[in-house]
Amino acid sequence: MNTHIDQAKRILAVNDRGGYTVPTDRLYPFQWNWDSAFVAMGFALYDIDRAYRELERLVEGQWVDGMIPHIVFHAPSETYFPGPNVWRTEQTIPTSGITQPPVFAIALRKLHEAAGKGAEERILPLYEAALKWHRWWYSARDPDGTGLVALLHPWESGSDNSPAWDIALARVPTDTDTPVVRKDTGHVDADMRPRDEDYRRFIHLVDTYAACGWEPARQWEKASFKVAEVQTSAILLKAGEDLEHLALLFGRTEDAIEIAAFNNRTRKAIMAQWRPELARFVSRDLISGEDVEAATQAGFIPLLSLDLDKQVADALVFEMKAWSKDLKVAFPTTKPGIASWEPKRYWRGPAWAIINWLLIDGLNRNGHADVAEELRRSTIAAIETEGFAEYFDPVTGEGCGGLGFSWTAAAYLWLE
Ligand code: 9WN
Repeated sequence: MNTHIDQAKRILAVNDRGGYTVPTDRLYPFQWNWDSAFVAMGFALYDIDRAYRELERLVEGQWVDGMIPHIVFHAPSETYFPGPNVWRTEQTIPTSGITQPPVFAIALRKLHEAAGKGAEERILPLYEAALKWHRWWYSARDPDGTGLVALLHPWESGSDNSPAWDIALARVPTDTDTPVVRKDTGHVDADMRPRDEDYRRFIHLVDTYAACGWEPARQWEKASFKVAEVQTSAILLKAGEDLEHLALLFGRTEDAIEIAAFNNRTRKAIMAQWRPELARFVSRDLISGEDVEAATQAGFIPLLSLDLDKQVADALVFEMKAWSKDLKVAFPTTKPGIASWEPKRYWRGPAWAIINWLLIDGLNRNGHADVAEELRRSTIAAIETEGFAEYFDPVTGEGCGGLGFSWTAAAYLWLE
């Protein structure tokens, strides 16, 4: 009997707030979008009903235009900033006004496979919600039809203070209409969190979009941060493949044709972001028109959704190995040793179990099962040694951030 499996399940039970799972107590007291998709996949291994419930509760927050927000504020809490009064989205169920990586449909396919035949009734409304969300991504976040979807806020990436945003975010003013009253640094060491200056810019963007009434076209016009992003686009493509698979399974031929067209466009667009000289894929800053060359994990995530030529996959893996050399826990979210590398500061270096999960799937897809297995073992070992921490210092292996963290528990269950 593996007691870590029991512990992982216990964490998911403790973080249950009534059919949805908070990422961790106090630090993140609401339902987060991509956290819930990972958590649902964890539940699918032993409690399919609860797995569906997780996604159903997330979809309660879906907007009429199709967006699934990054936070659904099901119940009030004073332990997090910014709360609903800062977002001012005026939704029936209070939500934030931005979104997060679309892992949802990846989870949906996994749930359907775990549920087996005859589960269509429950999955169909979730399938419809996913399709609406994918349409939203392409209309609201790729109005020019490039195939890459853009983020208007670093929080939408899920990698909030990644060095990938340093240049683009520096253009965002630090003044805010809303007072910035951080709560996170009361729960976790400030040295492990984004800086105050980052928060002022994050909130400046929230103020700007609230003033646009959260209307996508107006936001697109006013945005001082706009990045066509390769990690999100790669996740959207994998989710799109899974959605297309479900559409065909449910006899939704027209949907399948529509989704396949989205997928083809995105597949070509991501491939065009390959930079052999960097051995990575890059995002594009839509304000400057320049490549985002910062060395972060995002550049490897296309492994997840592309069937790459051997030469390209080998080059990516060679680079990944170089970054992981001498580390206790792979995979670092920033290239070790470069100026922006901070092994304990959130998305500026640490290893995250859910990023590893995506990379493991991508490595397996692209014929590197041995490297995938190494990463899987390293992730499991980190968790078994340090517990279900939010993330890990790749140099020392130390578990950092919030403890008893839901998606780390889900990743453990999935990868174990
Ligand atoms: C802002 C919940 C979320 C994750 C993100 C992670 C962090 C929030 C914050 O926590 O972001 O969305 O306040 O720091 O960066 O990936 O979904 O776990």
